[in-house]
Amino acid sequence: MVAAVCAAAAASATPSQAATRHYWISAESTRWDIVPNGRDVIMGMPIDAPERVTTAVVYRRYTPGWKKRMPNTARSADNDGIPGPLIEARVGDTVFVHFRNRDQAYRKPHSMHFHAFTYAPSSDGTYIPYVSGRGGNVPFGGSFTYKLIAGPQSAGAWPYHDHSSTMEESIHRGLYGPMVIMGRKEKPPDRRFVVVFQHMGPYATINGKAFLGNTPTFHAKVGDVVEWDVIALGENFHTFHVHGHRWLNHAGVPEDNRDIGPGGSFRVRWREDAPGRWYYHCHVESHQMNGMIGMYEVSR
Ligand SMILES: [Cu+2]
Repeated sequence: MVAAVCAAAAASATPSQAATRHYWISAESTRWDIVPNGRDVIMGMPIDAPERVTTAVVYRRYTPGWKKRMPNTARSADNDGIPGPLIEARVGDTVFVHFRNRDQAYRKPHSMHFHAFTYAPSSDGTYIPYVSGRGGNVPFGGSFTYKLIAGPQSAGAWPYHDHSSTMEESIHRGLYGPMVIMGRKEKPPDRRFVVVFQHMGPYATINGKAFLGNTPTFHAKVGDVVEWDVIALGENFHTFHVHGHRWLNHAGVPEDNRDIGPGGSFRVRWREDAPGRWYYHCHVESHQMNGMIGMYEVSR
């Protein structure tokens, strides 16, 4: 089965261009402050409830062979925890994700399940009782390597997440991350912004943070091609709204607000032409007022 999948991918890709990529990603527990500045600046209210700080379980990227944790910089694709590190590939690539479970706090099983890639059932990362094998439910202290193929239908922005027996509680605690798969010859954007909608405790979060100044502030310049990679997980439907901008929907009609549900993802691009300081947010108003809002700053 694995061999057949590989042969199909090889046939559709010129060997000189297809790459093999390795990621080393650990599930680990960490203290996580959802509202580090302690404020809802829109309402002028302090946010000091004890639920503000929680013990999260997050994905973090390491250098090959687990030598050391990669730094938390834009270059290393944001390794602070929520969402997990960006996994990047191009159509035709083979990606190996070396996973280990170091969830010291809860010591529960975890896994990695990847949307959009093609893979053998053993790399599905999903717990199916009596069927799924080791990769579906990796115990605390254990490890597993997933083998993924980026096929012709894999291009786009997608989530990965825990799909073990602890999936629901683990996703709530932060065990999810983004993937970007580009076409074989696709040009990357000048700016890439990852937005993950999810709830954490009583808060509506973007990338695990709530309220302005905690959620990401994204920056671009007029003339930049900007790409927004939007993902939703959890129990709720959301809408992605950006002030001062529009993009074309699948029918070619302009829109500035798009629905997204749990497990959903999409990407939109535009060439930036609107300098200013803008909101982006979920337009479910209770979510917005509960923290699901951020700033987008465009300079000339
Ligand atoms: Cu929402």
